[in-house]
Amino acid sequence: MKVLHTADWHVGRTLRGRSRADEHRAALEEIVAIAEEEAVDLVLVAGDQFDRAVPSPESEEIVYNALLRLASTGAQVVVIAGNHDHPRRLDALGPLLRLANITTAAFVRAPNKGGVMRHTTESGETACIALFPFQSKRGIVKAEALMGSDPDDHQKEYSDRCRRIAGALCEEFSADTVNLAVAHLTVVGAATGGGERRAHIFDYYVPADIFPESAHYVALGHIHKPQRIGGRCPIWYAGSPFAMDFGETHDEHCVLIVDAEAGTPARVRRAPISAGRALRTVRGRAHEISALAGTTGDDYLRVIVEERPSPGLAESVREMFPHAVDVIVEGPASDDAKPDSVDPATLRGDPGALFRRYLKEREVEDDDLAELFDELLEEHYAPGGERGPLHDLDVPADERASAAEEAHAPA
Ligand SMILES: [Mn+2]
Repeated sequence: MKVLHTADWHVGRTLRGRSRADEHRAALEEIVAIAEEEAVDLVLVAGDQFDRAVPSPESEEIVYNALLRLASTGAQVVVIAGNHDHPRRLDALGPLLRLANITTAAFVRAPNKGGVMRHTTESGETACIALFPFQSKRGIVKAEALMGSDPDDHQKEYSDRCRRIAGALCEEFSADTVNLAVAHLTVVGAATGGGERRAHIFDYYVPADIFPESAHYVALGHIHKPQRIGGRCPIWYAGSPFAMDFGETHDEHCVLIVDAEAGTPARVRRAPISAGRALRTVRGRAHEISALAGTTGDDYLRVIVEERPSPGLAESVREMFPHAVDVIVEGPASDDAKPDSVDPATLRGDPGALFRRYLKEREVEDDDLAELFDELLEEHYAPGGERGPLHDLDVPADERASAAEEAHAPA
């Protein structure tokens, strides 16, 4: 039996407001082509199809079209909910999707209530598939327990409970079936590649040995870097189809093609995905960066400029690199001398003069910048402006400090 494993599509994900819908369409089309070419019997989609719980109609069109196209290759499609998907929404669509040979699992359920599915291929092989959609810690550890005890205990309770769930589901595995599990969670030992928010990486995890030796293959979602996890059976993350954010340092994106048969661990190979734009970080002095102009194709860039800030610097970088998503002016790499911390007692007098002193300390010579500061200050603090008259600032710093203390003193 041949299985295609994919995960973490995150359709609807944007990059600083830029739509990635076309990249998603292209990447998912590539996955459909791989499914077709490999003539897979089964497609496992291991969660986070959507980037958000309330997807846009465009995102829904992309995801459901991809699922239907995958099913139209003749494969049975299996989809579980990830932490980004709305489980009740997926559950509601379950009966409709089932009409198109797409099985959904939105909630962890008992083996005989939808927690385990069986699928028999044309050649007569039967897969037994344990379905383990995302379980939040909140769904497992009771609220009152969270209020009281030690976070380590919660982690243990989470992982113990996941072990019992995996155990109960995998109990259904038998000697003559191809035994598969699909899960959306963090397994200890996975290299994150920066894909998911840290809280989820470090707060919720299970040891790899919750999956028994009787499993021929475990298809995971949640971590965006494709990788095998050491365990009692082949356990893999498929990773995301293309880079979702700059935190993801790996540049390999793929789906996994799994050859599985009853009684033996599956063989796994990667089928690369080329669609989707790369996310690259470019760093250097202004002249080094400008030398790269025109060489970065359509990669999305994070440009870190190692120069002292000056007006128009970021804008000129953006002009040079139309695909620059972030421009960060960081100061010269050698400039590690930090200005001395300011003594609050000296913070009095004209803010314009203080700002000029600050510029001088930072060795920024720019009269336009100082004038811009004056204008903004005037706008902000003018009588009738947001903050009221400027003379409020003329109170000496020590008096202001004691006034603030009084204001915070207990009544
Ligand atoms: Mn996830």
